[in-house]
Amino acid sequence: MKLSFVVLPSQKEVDRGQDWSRKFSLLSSLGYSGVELAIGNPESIDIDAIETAARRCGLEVPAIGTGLAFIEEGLSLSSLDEEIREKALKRMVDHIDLARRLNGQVIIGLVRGKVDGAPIGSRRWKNSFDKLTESIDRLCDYASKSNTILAIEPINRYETSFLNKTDDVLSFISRFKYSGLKVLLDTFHMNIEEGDFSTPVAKARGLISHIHFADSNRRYPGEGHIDFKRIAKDLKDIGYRGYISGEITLEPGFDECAKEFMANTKECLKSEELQDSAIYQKRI
Ligand code: LER
Ligand code: MN
Repeated sequence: MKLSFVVLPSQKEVDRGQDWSRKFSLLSSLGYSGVELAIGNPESIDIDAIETAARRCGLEVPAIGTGLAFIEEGLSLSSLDEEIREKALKRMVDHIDLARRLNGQVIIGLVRGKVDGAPIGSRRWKNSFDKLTESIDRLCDYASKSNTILAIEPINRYETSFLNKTDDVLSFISRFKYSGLKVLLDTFHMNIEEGDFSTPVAKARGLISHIHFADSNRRYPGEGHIDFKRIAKDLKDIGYRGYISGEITLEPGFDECAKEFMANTKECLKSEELQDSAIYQKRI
């Protein structure tokens, strides 16, 4: 398992004095293998510069987060307003093109939208869910042309109206033919929605393309009450070989959080390896 950390490489960040290229160098020096990019609109950023900086730092780009398109612009794949939904689809097509270029996957998280004031199962909720299904169908069609992975993330009920649990996502993706439609598990959301961590990991075996690690309070592992050593063991048991990415609250700051995330996550993975070799020694 390799580690990555989320960076928002936007001009806004640079304007705020947050230089993303410096963050790339820092991640590399801390031992990260990848950088996960959170991007609202691929057209608003300098992709050449990002590609060059990532290559220079020896970082892969395992995944691209797309939630900013919903947070900042209200673009939603489940919108009943066709103009908004078409814009969201066009944006996701741009993200798929970007992911193909950077050899990463596209995350389908908050961009699936939220139905305010309509309870789950209500007519408006159902209509929106149908729109979401139609949107994913179209995106699968487009992504399959370049074999780009689309990773659907179960997100807790307070942030989105659809696909809150791992079971929801597994049954949803089983409705599509595209084998590149996968699952992204985020420990923060699992802590809210799941009865335990081991069962969803086991059920999603073979379908997990990416993982977000964040503690129960969305801080780096060790700051809350999630048992990451246990999760590391569960992931190892199912043969997960993808990335574990830090998507956490950046308090007190990016540098310290990236450092602590690396140290604490590595410790969880290491203790799992030690445990494993102890079992091995017992066997021989
Ligand atoms: C997106 O990956 C996510 O986990 C959401 O909670 C957005 O903050
Ligand atoms: Mn997440």
